[in-house]
Amino acid sequence: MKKVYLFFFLTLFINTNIFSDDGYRLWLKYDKIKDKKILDSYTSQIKGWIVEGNSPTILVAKEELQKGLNGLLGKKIKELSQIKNNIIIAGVYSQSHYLKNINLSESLVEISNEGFVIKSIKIDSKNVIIITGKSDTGILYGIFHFLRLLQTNSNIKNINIVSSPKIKLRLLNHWDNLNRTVERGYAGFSIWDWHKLPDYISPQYKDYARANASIGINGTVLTNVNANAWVLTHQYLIKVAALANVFRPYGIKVYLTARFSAPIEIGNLKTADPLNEEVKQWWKNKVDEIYKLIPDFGGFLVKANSEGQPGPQNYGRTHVDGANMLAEALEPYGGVVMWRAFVYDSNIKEDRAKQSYNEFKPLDGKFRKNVLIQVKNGPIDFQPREPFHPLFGAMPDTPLMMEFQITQEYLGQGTHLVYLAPLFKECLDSDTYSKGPGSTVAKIIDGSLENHSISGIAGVSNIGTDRNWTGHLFGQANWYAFGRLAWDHNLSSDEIAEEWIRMTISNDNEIVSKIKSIMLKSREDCVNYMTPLGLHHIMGWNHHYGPAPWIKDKHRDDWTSVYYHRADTNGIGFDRTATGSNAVSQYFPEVAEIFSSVEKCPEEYLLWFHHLPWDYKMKSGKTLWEEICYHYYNGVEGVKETIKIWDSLKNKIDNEQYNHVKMLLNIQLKEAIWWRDACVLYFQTFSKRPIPDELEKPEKSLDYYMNLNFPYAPGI
Ligand code: GCV
Repeated sequence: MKKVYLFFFLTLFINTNIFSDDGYRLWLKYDKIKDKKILDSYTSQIKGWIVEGNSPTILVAKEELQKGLNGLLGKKIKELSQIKNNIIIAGVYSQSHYLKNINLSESLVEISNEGFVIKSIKIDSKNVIIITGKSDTGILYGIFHFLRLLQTNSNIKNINIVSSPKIKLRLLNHWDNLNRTVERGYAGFSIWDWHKLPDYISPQYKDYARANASIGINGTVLTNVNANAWVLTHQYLIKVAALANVFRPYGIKVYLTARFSAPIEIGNLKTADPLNEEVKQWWKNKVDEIYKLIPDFGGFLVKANSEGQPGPQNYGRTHVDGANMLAEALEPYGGVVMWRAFVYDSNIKEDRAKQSYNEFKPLDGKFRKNVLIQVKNGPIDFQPREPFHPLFGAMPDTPLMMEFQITQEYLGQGTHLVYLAPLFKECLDSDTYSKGPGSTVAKIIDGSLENHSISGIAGVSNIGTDRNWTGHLFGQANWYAFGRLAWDHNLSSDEIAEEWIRMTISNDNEIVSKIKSIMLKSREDCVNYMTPLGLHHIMGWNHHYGPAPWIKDKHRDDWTSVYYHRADTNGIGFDRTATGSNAVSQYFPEVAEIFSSVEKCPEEYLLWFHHLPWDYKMKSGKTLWEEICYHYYNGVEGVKETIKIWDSLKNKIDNEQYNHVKMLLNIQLKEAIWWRDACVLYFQTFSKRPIPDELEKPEKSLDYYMNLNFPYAPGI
């Protein structure tokens, strides 16, 4: 009988993947290295470790190193109390007992307070790898980087790495509400369990902090920019403080969104006028209260006078008045105000793409020193492709922060595999020409172009209560890529993808290159099946799910689709040249000249800037109508190709990861076809031209698509 049981369990063990990966461990899995040669080489170079210091940050760094080494090398790697051959020594240089006679001035001079140095050296004729820097957080970042090298099976012989973050504030923005819904969140509910805080500390908070610290994120805005004043009540601030306590050792500060009308809503004042003395005092008292509870509180993020949010303009005041009032209250504590430039008003009869620039450019240089203006990457709203926002370069006397969206509101939400690093890079690498060639967006936001002492970048989070944090496994890659680019915007999309795949899925070279090929083309596929050639904002009403280029006649023009694509029997596209809205004039002349010329404008932005006839001849020789069709069809073909590549990974990667992505890819394919057919059929009503013969014809009618309804689409 016993033998039968044994046989049964053995068969079960062999045939089922009992170690299936549910995604919770993200890229910090620390599973034993599979390649024997690499494992042996690491084991011979890492025979023990010393981490100097005992601050809370050093303690978590130590814990991470221990966990990482033991897991990756598959055995206990000992903590030592004296130097031996082939060990790791980590510690802050100025406080280190072991490094005091080692001259590192050349490397240390290069790094900032958060930077690190990882170097193979000899101490007392012993080979050691040192991980050092100027602060405890630098050591933590260095340890995470070292573990990343092991996780990606990199060579650590004669290692010499000197690294510092290029941008100072590297933040996630959670659009999380106090009732735990998440605006534009597609991975379940908010991970902040406000009701049980501060007494119940979910272990996930620590894992959240670890994950963020591992990619250098040093701040988190806990609440939605469509803000709720309640988070500023004492009752909630205690909860915020409890989260701050968990995050602090990981170098992460908490920030909150400040609802501009809070003095009225929770302070019983009659006004929130930023020039009113009582209002100013209310904010000062509130800030004092916050810092008593959270001494390292980061500051406020504010969405004001935008999409119905209250702001200084309700009182005839300006963004400067509003931001400076808050900044004055925060200044004694070193806190900052991140004031969003995402403003537009349907009552203003001006191209929405121009409004933010029009409102903010004149305010350049008028903000207090601790104010950053947070600008979305493009002038509309996180579309699959937008040209860079014209404010970049236009406000040299004000630190501008980047706001990217990691959550995929407009790029397939929770079900499409779209790797966003290429989108982020496209914007960061764009040349604004604000100070001549080479004035890239990246140099503006990292503060180097104008020598600003503060700089920042924010990513709207895609994290929720789903077991794998981000709903889609590849959503993790976007969180990861955001952090890595925030640290170093010179990294390539390719390098970042490779790191993530190796840590999350497999170190097998063939598998890595297949998955990388999928990731690197995924954003372009998505642009093709959703909004090719510069089309934008043609998605479903309100929930933004699926295609709906037919949206018109709503209470706000600038929330319809027809406002943006302007298709008619003559042609399609938004004329933003001098004959149209002249949005091109907001760019520096070198850029404006390119965008406004129909010949020079890159085709990927063509219909963003130009209204062109259906028979307009494209570079390919096809007509514009044909080109639109081919782009939509190519997008779908791209997803089919992705599925083929993914299928070839069956039984080569973890089963649960494989199946999870496989099912989602099937949804993506269905939805890509839906986008293609709905858009092509709709635009055909204007072009009145046939879909090219060689392309398969849509199965369903336009009416069918126009009558689809999704009252419970997620993320609203
Ligand atoms: C938080 C878009 C989104 C809104 C979001 C807004 C913003 O309009 O659809 O959900 O609100 O941007 O960034 O403030």
